[in-house]
Amino acid sequence: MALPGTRRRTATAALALSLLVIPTPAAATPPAATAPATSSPAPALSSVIPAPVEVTPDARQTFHLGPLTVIRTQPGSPASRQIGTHLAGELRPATGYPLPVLPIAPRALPAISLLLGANEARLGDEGYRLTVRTSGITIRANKAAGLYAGTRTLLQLLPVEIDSPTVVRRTWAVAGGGIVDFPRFTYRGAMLDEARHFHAPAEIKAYIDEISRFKINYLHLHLSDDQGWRVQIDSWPKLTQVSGGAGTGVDGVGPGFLTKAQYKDLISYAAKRFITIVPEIDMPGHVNAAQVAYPELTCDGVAPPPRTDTAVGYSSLCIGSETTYRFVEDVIRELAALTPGPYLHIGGDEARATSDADYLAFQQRVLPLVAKYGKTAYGWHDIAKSPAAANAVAQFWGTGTSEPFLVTAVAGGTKVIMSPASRSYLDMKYDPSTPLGLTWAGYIEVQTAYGWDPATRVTGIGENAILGVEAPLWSETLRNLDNIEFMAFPRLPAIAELGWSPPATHDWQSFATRLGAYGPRWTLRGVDFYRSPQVVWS
Ligand code: TNX
Repeated sequence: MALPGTRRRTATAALALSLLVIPTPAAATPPAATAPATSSPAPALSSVIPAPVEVTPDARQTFHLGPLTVIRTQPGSPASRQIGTHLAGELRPATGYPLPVLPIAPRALPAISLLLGANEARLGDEGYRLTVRTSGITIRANKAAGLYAGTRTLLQLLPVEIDSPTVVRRTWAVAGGGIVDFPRFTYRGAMLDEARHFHAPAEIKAYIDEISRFKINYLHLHLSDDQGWRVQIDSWPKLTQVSGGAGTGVDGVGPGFLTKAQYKDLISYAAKRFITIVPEIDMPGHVNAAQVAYPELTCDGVAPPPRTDTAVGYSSLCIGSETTYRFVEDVIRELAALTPGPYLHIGGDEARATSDADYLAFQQRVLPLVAKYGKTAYGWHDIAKSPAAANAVAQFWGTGTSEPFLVTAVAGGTKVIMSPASRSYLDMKYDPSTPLGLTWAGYIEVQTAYGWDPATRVTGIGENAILGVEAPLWSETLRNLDNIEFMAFPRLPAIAELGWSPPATHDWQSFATRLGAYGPRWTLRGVDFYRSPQVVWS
């Protein structure tokens, strides 16, 4: 698909950008406002993914987005203005309309209003109330994140051609009625593995754009593993000089790393889409790339050979060495300083080359280091074996439905993010014919990805212990953005719906129908999605 910034700006959109003044009816008619050539019905309010909490259609009302429509933002709110500007940028290419963004709505002009101060407790920080009348559309929220979520819904209420990169002449109807919506869980994540094959900033941004449409609010980046180290650390520069360079990654064809400037730019790009980035440095296992760069991180001081295969569980930091803790603290300190979000992920999975006693000794020292630098420790659920994980977040990645040590940790305060590998792992093949992906956790067709409940998946770990869900995408077999898109879509929206929508809305037939209608949007945006035979695609 097209990467952000590479999309050609149409002449009409350029004209629209130069028209950012209050238009008078005569002056505002842009070239695209000639007679519409098509007019298919507006999508139903109930077609949205993830399914909203309450939907109340009103057949007497229909809004038409037109050449005179303005986007009205909350006076005095830079956040509302930014969301309005973002929305206008998304609506201009297909409509060709100027869509000026203004803190007031000139009387008699139809408006999409983005207003704060909803004063509705149940909407929380991310909820919104969207009302569509013939006279205008209003999205109200308590916080900016809710306004943004409302705009994600609005995009899906416009006809699919709204995702065309060039002007489409048609009417832009939005079905009348109301939506009240807020998330079930506060954490709705996606994970991208930067280590096995590096994915460049433009690809990460393209993925952010797509996941944010489904109200995903965290992006976890797996930044180090046996095959590569992918983020600049000033105090240990060889990590990226040696293990981020040519020949690294699976089959030696996944080189690259994020400079701190690129990483900060990604953080702000994500923040404009209300996504928080969670950095992960995997340890004490999955550290071969670090040890190639710094042999003093092994117990015998001998550098291991670089690895470009996909084996797991063979490397370990030297648990008894003080150099290990100097390294770990430096990395945590530098990453914490870069990170505005609350979480720092310290891996902790598949430490098969670390003895149980060493694993506990390591976590006893490292978990408190994350807190020392002001962050909440987050790790694969193996970390919950440590008593020091009481204030940590554990990411369940098992394939089963029972994990007694995790239940014990939860009783002590540990919170859980659900990523059951046999349901939410986007790198598993859909079926035996899928050209990409792995199979160790089973085949995951769309219905399998959708068909579970985070609060009943693991015995003894219920709704109150769960912060949310995350869909990991490991990249052993994924080299480029098309590969990422093919594995993520349409399963990512399934996980997003499990994280956002109330259990009462959970219904496979409804979800499959909504996905089928969504397909043309991906096609228009150039997203290479998997046309699952379980779905009837429009
Ligand atoms: C297991 S799940 C891993 C990763 C692999 C992945 C491939 C987990 C915490 N670790 O090292 O990339 O399987 O699916």
